[in-house]
Amino acid sequence: MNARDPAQRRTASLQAADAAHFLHPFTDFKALAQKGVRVIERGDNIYLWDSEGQRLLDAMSGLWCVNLGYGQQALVDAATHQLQTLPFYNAFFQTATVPAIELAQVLAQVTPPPFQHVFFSGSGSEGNDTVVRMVRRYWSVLGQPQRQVIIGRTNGYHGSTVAGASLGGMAGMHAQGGLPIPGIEHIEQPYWWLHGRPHGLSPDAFGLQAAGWLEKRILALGPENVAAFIGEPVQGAGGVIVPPATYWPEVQRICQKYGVLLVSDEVICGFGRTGQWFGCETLGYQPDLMTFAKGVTSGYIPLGGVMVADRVARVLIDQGGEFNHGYTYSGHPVACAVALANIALLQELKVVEHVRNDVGPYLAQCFAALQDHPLVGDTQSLGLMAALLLVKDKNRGTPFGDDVDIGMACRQHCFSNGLIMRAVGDRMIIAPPLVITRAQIDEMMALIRRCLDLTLADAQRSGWLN
Ligand code: PXG
Repeated sequence: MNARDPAQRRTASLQAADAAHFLHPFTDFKALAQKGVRVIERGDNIYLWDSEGQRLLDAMSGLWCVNLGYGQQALVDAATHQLQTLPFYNAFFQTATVPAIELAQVLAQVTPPPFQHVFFSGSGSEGNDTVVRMVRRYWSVLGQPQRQVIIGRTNGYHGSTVAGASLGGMAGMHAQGGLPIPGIEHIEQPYWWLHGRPHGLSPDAFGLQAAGWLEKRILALGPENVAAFIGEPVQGAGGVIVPPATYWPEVQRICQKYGVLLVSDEVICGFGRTGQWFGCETLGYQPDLMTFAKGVTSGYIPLGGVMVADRVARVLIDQGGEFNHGYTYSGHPVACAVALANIALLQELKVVEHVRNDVGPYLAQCFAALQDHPLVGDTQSLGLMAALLLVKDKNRGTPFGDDVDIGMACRQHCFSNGLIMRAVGDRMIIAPPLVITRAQIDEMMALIRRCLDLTLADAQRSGWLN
């Protein structure tokens, strides 16, 4: 550190305070305290600036959420106006606020037709807690209280609360705290490169096989015991795993055959990420419940919830009596006001169409072109989410061993070169703001190529390719 540089002095003092007091999510506390946190200070459009003035191209939209990019004044104005008018009132005691009612109505319009009702939460994790409570309640109202089991997937992510982490299939999370809770089962993920390609299956054949694992599990458990299946349209935190086209329609067929509810976790895919308003529309299935969060407010303020299709809502409304569940911030008026402004802007700027017809196909083309790089074994993209797989030998498809953290090496170069890209194991992933332009995609791709070259140089120098 240069003690005479005020920006560096300030950063050092923020880092010291952070190390002394702040326990960060999904972080090795001690390692971060030793290294010093990076302080992000300001954002505009798809760019961030840290406390030392370095500009970063945010190819992760904050954390898959800042879909409209930073600095949208309409969202700031909506929050300010609502804070001045009524900063909070609850929705518990036969009351509601104007923005919450209006947002419920607008959500019914932008979601597929069966969705006419919403239950609000404060986050995606809480939304999935609501899913667990709601599907179990649904079946008990229908006189089938034994239908308790919810099936999720290995390497799925549904949040970090006890229920969310249980529904998800992250081994590292299950290992801490005795998860999953009873009544949650997992089947293998539809990851063709890992589970289909080595067996010589085409992606389409593998998609059917992977959906078939659901049917096998339902039969093993007894269909009369299975309440629901939950999945992300495209696994996000798991590494942007785009399932084969055959997968979701077959999952839907199986759920219908056994009367199992289908839950689409749209926390990442919702609000335009895949080029339709919701991921299930892009991937061709009609769920009974949809969890949402993140992009509903472009991350400007926390909000989540569950959309409930008529077939479920009617049972809960007409026969359910009181549902003993809710959060203080269910339908928070400021969050709902921001969501209304966010959705209005998505519509006005035709952002979903921009993803579907323009930048989504362009990103797909750019990512496919990365396959010529010596480190890139595979690429996948859908709408504005994409992944590349770093491999040791691309001709044989040999992965790097456990002793080499190639993703972390690449991520380090990204940060140093002004690009925020995430590493999930050996998969490097992006999900940039939906307002990104073609010229900005070119800028991002040039940075990605530079970082891949630097990572390749590391690998050659360190003998990781031998
Ligand atoms: N469902 C999905 C599909 C998610 O991606 C959640 C639920 C939970 O939402 P909340 O708002 O409770 O965090 C998420 C969150 C990562 C990463 O490492 C992804 C998420 C959160 C934190 C990190 O990619 N997704």
